[in-house]
Amino acid sequence: NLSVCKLPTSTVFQSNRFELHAHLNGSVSFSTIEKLVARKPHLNIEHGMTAIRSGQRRTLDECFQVFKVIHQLVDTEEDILMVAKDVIREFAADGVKYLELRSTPRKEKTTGMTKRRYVETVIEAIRQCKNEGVDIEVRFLVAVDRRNGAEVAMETVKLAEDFMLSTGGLVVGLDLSGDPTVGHGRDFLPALQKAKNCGLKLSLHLSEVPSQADESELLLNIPPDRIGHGTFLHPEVGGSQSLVDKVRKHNTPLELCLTSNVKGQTVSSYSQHHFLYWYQMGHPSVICTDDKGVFCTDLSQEYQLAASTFNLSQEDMWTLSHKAIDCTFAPDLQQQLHQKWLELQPTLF
Ligand code: 6MZ
Repeated sequence: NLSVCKLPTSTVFQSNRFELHAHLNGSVSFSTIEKLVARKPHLNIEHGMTAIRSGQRRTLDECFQVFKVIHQLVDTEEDILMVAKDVIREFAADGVKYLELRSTPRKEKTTGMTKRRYVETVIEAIRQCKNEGVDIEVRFLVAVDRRNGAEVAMETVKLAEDFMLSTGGLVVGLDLSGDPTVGHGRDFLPALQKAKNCGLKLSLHLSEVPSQADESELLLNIPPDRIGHGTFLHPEVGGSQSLVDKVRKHNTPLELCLTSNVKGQTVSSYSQHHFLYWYQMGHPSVICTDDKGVFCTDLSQEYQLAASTFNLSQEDMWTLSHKAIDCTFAPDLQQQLHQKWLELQPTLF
């Protein structure tokens, strides 16, 4: 029963070509959840526990409980392979030509899955999709979950570095994510600095909740290569001009996820979304899904929402998606992506 999720009905805004902020286990679709549930009936998990439907809201804390449920369902190499391949195919079916997936390597004692095998399996999924001719380029960011502390963060950076060197550039960066109310960014500075020094690109979740101004001041000094959310950076929502100035100084792109922020209640309504603040300033801002499975969305829908909420024309949408290319972490692909964008762009304007 697909009606539990609002799926896109329009193909008007097919400018959705580049997805830069997608957490693997948050992107698991309803049909994949059904396959996982069939593999593990003893867990008694229903779809209502793994997704936030249209019109529903949750606190951010409740969203993090949802990820825990999904993690119970995805705990073997076989699961990871299926989930990653399904997610890649679904983004491709939505018209996405370049996808940066991110995921937190997990060790599962009960199934024998190791963090190294976890990453290898995601890489295997990317390679299999490529060999099967799925029309999408995929790159991977290894994620640090802030809940796991500084030591694990440092181990994760080492793992990411190994894979960056051994996969011929499929692993391109490091993400800092997880419950923003847990821990402090200062604890992760050494790991993030090490990642940057070894050539990994950094995408950091910053100011996702209001209390993070101090942390953002600190982490923006690194500086990161992209910012996830940045919901409370600007002065109108309790951030500060100094934070905005830092972001502007380095021209650091923002990854903006409208449905995620509204359903997770960090933004009160679509029209209040900080997209407008940064967009009006001409600052690089990329529309992304965050967790398309959990928030029941996809990239077309996110572009469509931005267009209808902020009164953007089709041409504005294409320009917005075009600018995303320069924000990707795969400079080797940028020329090819520009070419693809030119071929796909309608000649309506
Ligand atoms: C912060 C988030 C997130 O890594 O198991 N994650 N972190 N803010 C968000 N906004 C809603 N959405 C997802 O995917 C799930 C993990 O991604 C992070 C959390 O650490 C979550 O456990 P993976 O593939």
